[in-house]
Amino acid sequence: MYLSRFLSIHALWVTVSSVMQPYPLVWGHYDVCKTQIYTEEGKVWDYMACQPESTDMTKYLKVKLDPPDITCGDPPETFCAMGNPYMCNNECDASTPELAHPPELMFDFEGRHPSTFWQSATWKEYPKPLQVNITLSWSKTIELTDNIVITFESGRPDQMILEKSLDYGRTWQPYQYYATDCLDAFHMDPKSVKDLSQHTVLEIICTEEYSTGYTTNSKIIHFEIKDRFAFFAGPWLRNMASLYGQLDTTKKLRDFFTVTDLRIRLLRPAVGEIFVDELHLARYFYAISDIKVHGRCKCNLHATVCVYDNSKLTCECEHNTTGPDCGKCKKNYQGRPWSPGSYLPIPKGTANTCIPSISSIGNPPKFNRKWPNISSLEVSNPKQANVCDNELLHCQNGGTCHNNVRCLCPAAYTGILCEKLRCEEAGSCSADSGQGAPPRGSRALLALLAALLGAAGPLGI
Ligand SMILES: [Ca+2]
Repeated sequence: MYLSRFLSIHALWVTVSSVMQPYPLVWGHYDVCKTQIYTEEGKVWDYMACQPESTDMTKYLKVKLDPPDITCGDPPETFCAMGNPYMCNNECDASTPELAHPPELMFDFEGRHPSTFWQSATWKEYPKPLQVNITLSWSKTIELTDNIVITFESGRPDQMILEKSLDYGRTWQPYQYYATDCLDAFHMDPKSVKDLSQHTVLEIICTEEYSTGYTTNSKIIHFEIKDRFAFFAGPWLRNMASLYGQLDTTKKLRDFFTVTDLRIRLLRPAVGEIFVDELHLARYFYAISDIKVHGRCKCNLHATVCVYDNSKLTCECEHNTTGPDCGKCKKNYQGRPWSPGSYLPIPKGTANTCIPSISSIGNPPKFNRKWPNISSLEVSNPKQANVCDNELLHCQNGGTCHNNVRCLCPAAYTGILCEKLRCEEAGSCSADSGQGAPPRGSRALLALLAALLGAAGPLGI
């Protein structure tokens, strides 16, 4: 009986382990923003960098088409099969639900047969180009975490550009060009993401991989996020710590995966032959059955929760930060400049918590309300505290106390109690420069002490 119980527990563990296997373990460290820990000084909050879960972002977007009347069916229209110009028994009629193909069918639940899809009007005005912009807007910065996947119901377009905006659609930059012939369409040499490297990962390429027309079986176009992650995290994305380290120190890399809007610019439909068959223009159109966008709210590593309320995504900011992306310190918490939480030192992130403003420290009730555990520090009157006294208030990391008013820090450290790596301030820490950092349990406490002691007078640090 014991054996069978052991076996079933073992089986459960194996199941749990194998389920967890594909996910890099380091992700678990960012699931919470703070936790209570016990130190010599008592129970304190330990603050950690944190981020919301990655999820299907198509649930939260608004879609806009340009031109607005480009969807088929108004007036009703007959279109032909791509491969056979004489098979013209398909009809699009916006006023009949079974025959309508509105934009929302790009984002509904897929997996049924036949697929549901959006469809454009046909290219009846040839040679005037048939061009459509599909704009996806979140009204919030989001970070992409998986490939963007667009599934066409028609042939994949001969020419297409995927674009992104970081400023809610005011300005746009290309993300990737797609063409049957890159040189002809965009004067670019064709490339694949696999041709890139760590050093060229931000290069904007034109690919012919997804534009081979309707003669191939695949109808899918990718924008390869995971292949780009893999340059840093390895082919199975096992070494996410390495990717996170790069994201921490390279703003351009962070920004590359960040968007507020995406725009799919369909420039020329699949023709499948060298020439457009002018006698059968009802064969040419765009149709998309599904668009996948996976990502997470960008909360600058200061929130684990992002709420969708009133058609709007908002980070639930921790660490005394505020704003839609937790991009600034709350009022009365501006004791040092705001910075994003950092993934470094690896494997645990540094929260970069906003600390109370010096002017607000002289007001104990307000302070106590925001920091419920402050009583454990037993600081009765911070205004009279020494900076250091070699008994209770030690300078950290080899720093020495000078006349009770300042710590003289070794070259690599800074901060009121030498609690902070100098490279952290400059944002130039490498993966192993965190070795000499204070234990993480004491970091929040040190930050707090530093803030309190900041009230003691000008320190010239
Ligand atoms: Ca669909």
